Amino acid sequence: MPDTIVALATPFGLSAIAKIRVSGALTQSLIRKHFGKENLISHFAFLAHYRAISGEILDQVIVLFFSGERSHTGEDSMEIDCHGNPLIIRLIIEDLQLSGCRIAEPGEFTKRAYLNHKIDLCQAEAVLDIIHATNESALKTSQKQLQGTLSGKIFRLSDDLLLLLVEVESRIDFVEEDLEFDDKILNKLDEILDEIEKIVGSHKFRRTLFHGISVAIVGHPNAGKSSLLNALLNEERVLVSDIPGTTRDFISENIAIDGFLIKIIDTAGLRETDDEVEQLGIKKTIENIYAVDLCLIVVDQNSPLPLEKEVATKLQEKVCILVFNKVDLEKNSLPYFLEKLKIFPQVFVSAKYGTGIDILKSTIVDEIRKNLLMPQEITIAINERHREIFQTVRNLIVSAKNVLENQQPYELCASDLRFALETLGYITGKYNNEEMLGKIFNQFCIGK
Ligand SMILES: Nc1nc2c(ncn2[C@@H]2O[C@H](COP(=O)(O)OP(=O)(O)OP(=O)(O)O)[C@@H](O)[C@H]2O)c(=O)[nH]1
Ligand SMILES: [Mg+2]
Repeated sequence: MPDTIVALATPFGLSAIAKIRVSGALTQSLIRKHFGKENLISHFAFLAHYRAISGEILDQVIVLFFSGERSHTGEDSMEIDCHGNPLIIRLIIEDLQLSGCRIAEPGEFTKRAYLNHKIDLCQAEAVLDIIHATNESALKTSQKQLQGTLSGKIFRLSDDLLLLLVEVESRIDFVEEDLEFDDKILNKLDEILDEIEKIVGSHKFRRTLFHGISVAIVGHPNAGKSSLLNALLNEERVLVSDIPGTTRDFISENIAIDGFLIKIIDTAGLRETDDEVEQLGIKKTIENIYAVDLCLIVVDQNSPLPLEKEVATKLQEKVCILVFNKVDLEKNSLPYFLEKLKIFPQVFVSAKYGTGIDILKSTIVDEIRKNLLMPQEITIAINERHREIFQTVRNLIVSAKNVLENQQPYELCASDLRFALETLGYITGKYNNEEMLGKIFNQFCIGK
């Protein structure tokens, strides 16, 4: 029997009420000992005095008891609502420790719910997402995951894989090839691969869903990137000068455009330079290009310069808007590498005089709606752990297909399918290992 754990479930500090959670085998005896209460009914609250081991009354509290069969953790547990005074909280928790409880580790209540089969692992992760969701869409998606949307998909995929495995295994002892049979299996494997692609594709929406949208302003020194940030913010937030290489460290600010909270990052201008500090800034700029959701590529249309090939190629893979700045000045022709970026929407502005900024804002919103928002029909947004596991499963299925296509022994195909099935089980936590559980539950707070 695991030991009985205790933790404060509400933030520590002055508050109207604080909730202390207890879970484990000692729960009922603790209730008898500290509240003098017998005949407990699950899910019913009672008013009581907390009597410490010393006999002293520490507080008047409300106690809610949950019996193991119907509790969140799958063990007898209780919640003690005391007055929200840190001193009272500390005295009660210390007293419960003297009575045999141990302070819970982060996420230990949820971990016990998982270990006692009350929820699976992706539902436990959904609990974490619910706590961290900062917008309604993120909250809804996490709630659906807690209700089992992702688990359901995995159960269906596992069932399909198991059926295929049984069929393939039944062919192992046949000496002759059966091409019709192979085709049937290959078709089903393709269907499974399609479904996995769809699920893996949902990962790209996760970042914007949970962390909001980030936009980097990139381009050559003096193109007017900092001026553009100021124009978007409508304030003189960053230094602007005609000396190339003015911005060295990246500067970020949040702005709301059309209800979207967007983090805008001004970066150091991209060019060859011997200046070490500027080089560091440029390295950061390139990292930012990788990390953000959308790039505004600023080009001084009066003196357009080519971007380095590597950067231009990287940008071509992203969602970008080409911003031609300094429309108040004369226009000159674009160098070759910038021509290639003309696949992106183009906006003409004068950052200095504020011309075209509204059009730029609406283009930003259009691109967000088109490329970055989760479509309605997608109801999941898998996390990095799920994505890695799905990718392994996908590789195993591709390998199983290759075996059939090259008419290699059915044993090899069966072995890939068996491994794929087992690997899927790591998502729901049918299979687990301590390292994986540690990584997941350590992200929780104590008391959850
Ligand atoms: N005429 C004109 N000048 C502009 C415009 N936008 C920026 N400038 C000028 O261009 C120069 C460079 O502007 P910055 O905003 O500092 O350029 P930057 O891209 O941030 O430059 P670095 O930080 O050095 O990479 C300044 O002298 C600005 O006043 C514009 O729309 N029209
Ligand atoms: Mg600048």
